[in-house]
Amino acid sequence: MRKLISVAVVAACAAVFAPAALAATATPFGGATVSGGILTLVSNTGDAGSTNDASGATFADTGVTTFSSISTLSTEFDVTDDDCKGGSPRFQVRVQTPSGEKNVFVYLGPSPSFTGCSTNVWIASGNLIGATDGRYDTSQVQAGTQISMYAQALALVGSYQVTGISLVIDSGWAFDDKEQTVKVRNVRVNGSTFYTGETTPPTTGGLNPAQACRKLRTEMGADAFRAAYGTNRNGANAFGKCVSAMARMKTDAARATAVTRIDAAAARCAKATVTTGKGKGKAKGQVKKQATLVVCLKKSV
Ligand SMILES: [Ca+2]
Ligand SMILES: [Ca+2]
Repeated sequence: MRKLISVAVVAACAAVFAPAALAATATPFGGATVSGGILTLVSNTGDAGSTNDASGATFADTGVTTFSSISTLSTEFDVTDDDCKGGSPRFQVRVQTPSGEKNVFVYLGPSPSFTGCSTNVWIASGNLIGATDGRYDTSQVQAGTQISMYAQALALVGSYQVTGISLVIDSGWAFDDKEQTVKVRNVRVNGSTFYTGETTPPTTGGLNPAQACRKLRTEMGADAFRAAYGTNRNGANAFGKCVSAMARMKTDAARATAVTRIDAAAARCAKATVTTGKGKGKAKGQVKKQATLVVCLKKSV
């Protein structure tokens, strides 16, 4: 009961006297830029200036106190150029140790080398708190502990106050062109999420084969669709032939792109046929136009 009362008193006092919680912030540095809610980090060690040799963002007022108070640390990242390497990209958690401030590095990418990241694809790190694959480097605090699991890092620095959390890239030097670029979004530190990206409605989402064919049939018109895909007398098998063709494409995204391309090609066929179809008699001209249109449509798929 006594405990309950003191908790209630503390809570009441906090409500009255404590300043309102500061909104969490993310501050880019170095060569970092933000566009469309996405953070782009560049490390260019091949040009004249040193400002862009390293890039990152620092996250503040997330409510983190000690290292052990970090419950969530995650990000989505897209290595556009050239790879993960040399300990970059990484989270960097600065802690106050008895012998001064030190950094704990938390590497992104596949362990144990943290190189060989897929490029031009968004990779979710998952919550790195609890990681068991040796991506915690606490060697600034204690020599020889550069390949630690989260539990080992926690045992070593858990009670230390955190003085800064950042996400960093700085390995331009590791590549032939001396330049590394990594895009970042949905960075989570406990309850705060940074760089959430623009909410783009899935208008250009992928299509499975049947969806792609239905969309295409609607867009180019049933007659043109039958002419383009049909192989029997009245084009009755057009839908099946379309599905077969679409199924040969590897991804839903590729099919969505194909629908747009084929629809545009079909429109060009129709336009070209109107202007070039000629014949002596009106009926003969119509037949010739129709034949030209069909040939054109078949080529477009
Ligand atoms: Ca530079
Ligand atoms: Ca490069």
